[in-house]
Amino acid sequence: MIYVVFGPPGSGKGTQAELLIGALDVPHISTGDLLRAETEVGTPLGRQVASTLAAGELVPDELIERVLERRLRAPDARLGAILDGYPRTVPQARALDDLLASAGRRVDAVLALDVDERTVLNRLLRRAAEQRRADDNPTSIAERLREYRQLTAPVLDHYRAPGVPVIEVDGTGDVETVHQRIVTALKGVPRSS
Ligand code: B4P
Repeated sequence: MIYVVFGPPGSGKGTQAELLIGALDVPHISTGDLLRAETEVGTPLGRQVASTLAAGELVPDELIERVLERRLRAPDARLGAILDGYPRTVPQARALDDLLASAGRRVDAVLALDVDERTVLNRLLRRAAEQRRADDNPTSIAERLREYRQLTAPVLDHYRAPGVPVIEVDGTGDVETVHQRIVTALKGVPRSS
């Protein structure tokens, strides 16, 4: 099963995807984490994307598509994955469809976390105070929200149109409350394998 966890920055995608590993028994693949790992190690790719990440901009589609493809081909993703932060544009969604179709697979469900902008802003500013992520500052957060509205939100219609289940879950409230809402909502999703 391929699940996409979808939502604006700070909506809890990474937080909830991590909690779902046990329930769904497939790995959590976060493109943000993959990119940050490259920058921390200082690989050529990491050096190439460091300033883009810090500015809160999206890295180029072709580049992230290669990163995702390599990760999805790893043995632990053979039975599926929880994708977090990918796809973030309609071209990325098309590339994912093609990649999965070449292996007889598809996106089985999209889990869309619904959180208002004031709440995500507060969460990201709180994280900025606790951790030191280069993109958790007011300027980069504003850019991430702008890109979400303009480039990422249309991805939901890309999936709704052909009938992929898009499950909208209220992402406000504490982490465990949101997790329980998701677990309940996923019970209605047919399993393909
Ligand atoms: P991501 O790593 O995906 O960053 P994010 O959108 O902020 O989400 P994240 O998963 O970290 O945070 P979460 O909402 O769980 O992307 C970072 C950057 O990488 C992008 O800006 C872009 O540059 C690049 N990138 C990644 N994928 C890309 C792609 N496909 N194409 C192009 N570029 C790409 O949590 C946020 C905070 O809220 C945390 O502190 C958490 O503890 C807290 N929180 C979560 N749930 C909560 C709750 N219920 N209550 C209170 N706090 C909560």
